[in-house]
Order: sequence, then structure tokens, then C-alpha cells
Amino acid sequence: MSDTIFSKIIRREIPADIVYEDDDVLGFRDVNPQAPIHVLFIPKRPMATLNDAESGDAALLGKLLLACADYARQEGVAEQGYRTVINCNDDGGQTVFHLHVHLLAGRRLTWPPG
Ligand code: IU
Repeated sequence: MSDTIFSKIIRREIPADIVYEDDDVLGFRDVNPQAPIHVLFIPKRPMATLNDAESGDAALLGKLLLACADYARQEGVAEQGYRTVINCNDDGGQTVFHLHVHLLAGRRLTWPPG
């Protein structure tokens, strides 16, 4: 896949407000937050969309979700609630083609999404 701005964030070529990091996953605050807490969790090994994930990526996908839940607990919003979102391709509203999980919390979120 081609390089995206998220690869530049991983390589520290552009700044980001990084809130979580381990060997496989990076978490940073969304520059255009849609909730008081809006963090993006991305795999350091890039894949463009969820469609590119294979069975061998199951642990990595699990790590992304566990990172969301850990961060929500750390921020004290786990019990109140939060939302995780993966947008995929055009109809899903994906704009950055490096797989990412949105963690949204800190306000009551509506359903269905727009
Ligand atoms: P989407 O699921 O691909 O639509 O989400 C991309 C998100 O990346 C979106 O919420 C942007 O605000 C966010 N973002 C960012 O945090 N930093 C950037 O430099 C760019 C986009 I470009």
C-alpha cells in the first residue's frame, strides 16, 4: 500500500498527540475530534482497509480492540461507555487508507450513525 499520513506519524515525521504505544499498535488523538475523547488506534504494520486483513492478522486486530478497551478504562470512561468504529472504503466513510479504529467517548453517542 502507498504511504499515508499515519505512516509518517508512526515514523515521527509529523507530530501527533500519541497516547498509547506498544510493539504493534500506536494510539493518537484525532486532529478533528468528534467527542471529548477521540483516539485512533492503528497497526504499525500498515494495511489499507479491514478488507486487507487476513487470518494471520487476527491477533493484531484483537490487540487494536484491547488497546481501545484499556485506554477507555485508563480514561475512566469504560463503565459509562464508548464506541469503537472502523470505517471501510467509500461507503464506510474511510478517508485515510491505513486501517484505524476510532475510539469515541465522553458524550452520549447517537445511533444510527449518519
Ligand atoms: P476515517 O475513518 O478514515 O474517516 O478517519 C480518518 C480520521 O483521521 C479522521 O477522523 C481525521 O480527523 C483523522 N486524521 C487525523 O487525526 N490526523 C490527520 O493528519 C488526518 C486525519 I489527514
